[in-house]
Amino acid sequence: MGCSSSVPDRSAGRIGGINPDNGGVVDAKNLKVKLVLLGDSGVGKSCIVLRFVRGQFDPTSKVTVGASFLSQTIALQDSSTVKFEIWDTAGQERYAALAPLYYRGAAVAVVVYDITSPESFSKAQYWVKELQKHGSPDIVMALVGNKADLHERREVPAQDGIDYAEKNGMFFIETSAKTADNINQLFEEIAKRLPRPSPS
Ligand SMILES: Nc1nc2c(ncn2[C@@H]2O[C@H](COP(=O)(O)OP(=O)(O)OP(=O)(O)O)[C@@H](O)[C@H]2O)c(=O)[nH]1
Ligand SMILES: [Mg+2]
Repeated sequence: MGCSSSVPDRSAGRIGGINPDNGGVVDAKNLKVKLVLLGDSGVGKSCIVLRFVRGQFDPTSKVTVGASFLSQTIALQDSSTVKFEIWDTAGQERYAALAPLYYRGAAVAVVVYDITSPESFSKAQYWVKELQKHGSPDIVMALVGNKADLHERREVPAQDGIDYAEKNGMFFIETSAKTADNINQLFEEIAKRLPRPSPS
């Protein structure tokens, strides 16, 4: 299981060499932002990143160990660009203590659950509370119900995600890394919600 370990990418790597505290503004039209993905193991965080960055889905690779890093730049309709520097964290419990390393200073947090797993929805709520306590005060947060293709096995109603996101000032979307449904939209919506520097 997992999607990150099979990515042969120049910009991919593990901790070391890349500073998880970096990120910020390049200029008024071109933003560089640090984005962290959090959520239970197996919800599809690495697959979402792989789909967004490489347009691929790999059902056979391994769980994330520690964290992995990838980057991707998107162009918006007004010709501005956003470079996402993406920290894909490991959801296994043994790595939970590392998470602050990655969400500290992040401009964006994407909290993922699996629509077939109520446990993963509870875990997502744990991460939202953690970010509210210890994340940047102006962090943009997205709540993502992944594996939307498995609608016959759905156990978390979309309305629960919508309600929770609304109460917590988050953007909500359901995605499928497998079919690519709503993956680009997720990142485009985040880009639109980023605070823009005023032109000097
Ligand atoms: N059906 C379906 N399966 C998915 C989807 N996204 C991921 N998966 C599968 O779910 C499993 C876990 O995916 P990962 O991306 O490794 O999960 P993760 O959240 O990165 O897990 P950790 O690295 O342990 O935190 C893999 O077998 C994927 O193939 C999806 O949208 N639909
Ligand atoms: Mg992973």
